[in-house]
Amino acid sequence: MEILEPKQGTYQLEDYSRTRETFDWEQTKEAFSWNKTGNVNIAYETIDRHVDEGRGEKTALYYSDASRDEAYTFQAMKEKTNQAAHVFKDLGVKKGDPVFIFMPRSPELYFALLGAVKAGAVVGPLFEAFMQDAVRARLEDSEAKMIVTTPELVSRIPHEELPHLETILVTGDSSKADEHEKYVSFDEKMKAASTDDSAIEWVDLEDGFVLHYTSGSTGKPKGVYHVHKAMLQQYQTAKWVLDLREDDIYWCTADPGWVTGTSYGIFGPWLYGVTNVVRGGRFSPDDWYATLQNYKVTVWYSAPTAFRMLMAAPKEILEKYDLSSLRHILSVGEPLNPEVVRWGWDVFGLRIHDTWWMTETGAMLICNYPSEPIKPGSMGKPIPGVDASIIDDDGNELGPNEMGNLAIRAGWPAQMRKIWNNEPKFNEYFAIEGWYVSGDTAYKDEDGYFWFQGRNDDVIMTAGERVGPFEIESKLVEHEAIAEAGVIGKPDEIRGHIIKAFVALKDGYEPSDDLQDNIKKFIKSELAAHAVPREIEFKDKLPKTRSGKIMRRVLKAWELDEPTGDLSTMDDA
Ligand code: 6R9
Repeated sequence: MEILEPKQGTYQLEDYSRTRETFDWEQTKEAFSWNKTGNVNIAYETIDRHVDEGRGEKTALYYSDASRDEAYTFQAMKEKTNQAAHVFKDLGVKKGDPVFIFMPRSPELYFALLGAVKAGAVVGPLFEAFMQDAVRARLEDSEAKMIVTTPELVSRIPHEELPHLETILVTGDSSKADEHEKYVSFDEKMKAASTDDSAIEWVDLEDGFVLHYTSGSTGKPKGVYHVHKAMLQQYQTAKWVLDLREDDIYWCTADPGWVTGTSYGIFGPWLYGVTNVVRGGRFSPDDWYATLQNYKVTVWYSAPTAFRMLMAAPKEILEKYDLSSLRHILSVGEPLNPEVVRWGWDVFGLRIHDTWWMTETGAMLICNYPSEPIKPGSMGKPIPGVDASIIDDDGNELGPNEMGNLAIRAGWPAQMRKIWNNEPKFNEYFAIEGWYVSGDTAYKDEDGYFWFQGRNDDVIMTAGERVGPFEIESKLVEHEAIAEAGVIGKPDEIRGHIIKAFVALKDGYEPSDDLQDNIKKFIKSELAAHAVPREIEFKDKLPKTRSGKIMRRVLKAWELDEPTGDLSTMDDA
């Protein structure tokens, strides 16, 4: 299976090559009401515009989990998000203020998130799995004044240590709200709020709407800031790459704590006006297949880890379900193994379309399209309106099949506009004149297809999540028994990578299985479940540079039984 040819059919992007030649982002503006009215707000375009254009009674959201099963029309979403916008404004939110959303998926998450954007806030969505330290780091860095959360999660917000944090909106009944003066009942406020649209803040295309914290290889998590103008690219890729049509039932499996869960779990599909499925609760093959079947999902956007877990499940599970509604499948987050593409072809009779992009890029950049041949293992080709290339460290463009830095010509619509409070970090990405350098290594073949080779920093992609080793190491060394810690990603069939920690113990402590379990529990309760090292190896000493940096590449080489390379900077080599 070298090339999978497109199926016969009509597609939203009919002629990739011609569109690349003729397309201009100006053309996309026509999709939006601000093009006529001058009033800009991405949340308005996402929800209200569809009501204005006569689609108010169409289902916008199907939400379900183990205990809820609900549907909301665009009209209902408009009212709920207007109410939420009033709640934020009444509590003093001003244009540009960061407002955090820290809750599991639920309809209220979507009301709050879009309501905050309507009110002009810059929304910082947080994974529900975050524990106190992870929450603290993000609230501290952003100096956020407000956060919305649930009664279950509120205790993980150390508000005594966060002087900027003034208001904590808690969902559910008002009992929690009585516990502290900073606590306010979100539900009570919502009930009392008007559904009129007077709380919508009109903004500039260059004003911020979302702040996604993401991990780097060193230092603390960084706040990637995106502006309302990103809607151009979110809309256009929802059309070209998700290939959405008016009657589609679309399911993006990502949580809004990850950029995929906002750009393509909220904005892309709703800017396009399709029906969006959100399924709460935990992953299981039965649950996911049932979701596809019961909602008659037509377009499905997920990640290699999930596909690999479905692939590993017994065949009998799949055979119980009728998945004939599916028309189009896409993947993001990690390399999509050809083996998974083959599996998709066998069991769904469909090609899985890989897409490449990053938190920093705001929207898809390199993709496979329904009307184009797919080379399994390749991320595809740049979207029309965007130029991608492979460059060396001096900015010279490399030829076909030469490996180098995957770089994008700077200036695409959804590009991040800053790293919150960290201009030097932001500038690092653009250090080579005219280019955004992604941190990924890749090559481009003679047909213009891009092939991912790896990350050139130590960031770990595990089960589709991007984890910074530094954050975990920092937490590990807070454990009473641990002197030093180094964390790497170890290749894993299902998860892409698993987190492996090497630790050196303090005097008086001995390696044991109990201690391993204890360390895992410590990380789980202090940082996040997805940050727990699946493997922990005890070492007498860790390899370090003379300046004291743990040499993760040496740990990696040990783990993979590969040459350690240049050890000249290693202490005690
Ligand atoms: C959207 C998202 C970005 C990093 C990126 C790269 C990896 C994403 C990929 C892929 C191979 C793909 N990545 N898509 N690697 N093939 N199709 O994932 O954002 O969480 O910021 O991660 O993910 O290494 O640099 P984010």
